[in-house]
Amino acid sequence: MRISKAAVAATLVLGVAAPLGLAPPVHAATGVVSDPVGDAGGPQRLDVTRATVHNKDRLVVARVNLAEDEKGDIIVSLDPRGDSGLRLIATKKADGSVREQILPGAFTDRGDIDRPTPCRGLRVRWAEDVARLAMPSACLHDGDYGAVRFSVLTENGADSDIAPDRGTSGWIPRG
Ligand SMILES: [Ca+2]
Repeated sequence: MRISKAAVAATLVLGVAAPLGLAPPVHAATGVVSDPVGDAGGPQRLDVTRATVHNKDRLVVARVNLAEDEKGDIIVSLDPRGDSGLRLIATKKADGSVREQILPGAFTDRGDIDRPTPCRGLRVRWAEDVARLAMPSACLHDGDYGAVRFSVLTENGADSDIAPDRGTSGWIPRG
């Protein structure tokens, strides 16, 4: 089923605004960070406008909205409460192809995290100005975690944009 961006936005608004009991709490475990347009250090930079993370039971899904589609890296740093995290990376090459990678250690972890690359289960879809990164929960401490928080960094040429500008999102409960 195709769902338009407008429909998704309307659903999100409805999910927040609907009175208790009328809408299922499907968006309860969601964190959203909005970021200004034009703060990525110049044209042709990957300019994040909004990032959303759904901390679902079996998947963590990050959605990153960009001001414009450009090549480069989107790095979503994922920090579970009380434990080390991961970086989920989507890379768009000059030919338009997209690669994915998971690295141990969130931005909030101190020092190097000496762990092997956790898993190969990350799926990335990067269509125009929206990138979606979906990670099986088993990739993070075998699924044994609760709330997560996140931040997003883009790189093309150099660090381009970071969202939020300081710190991380709030804690997003699992559910
Ligand atoms: Ca931005």
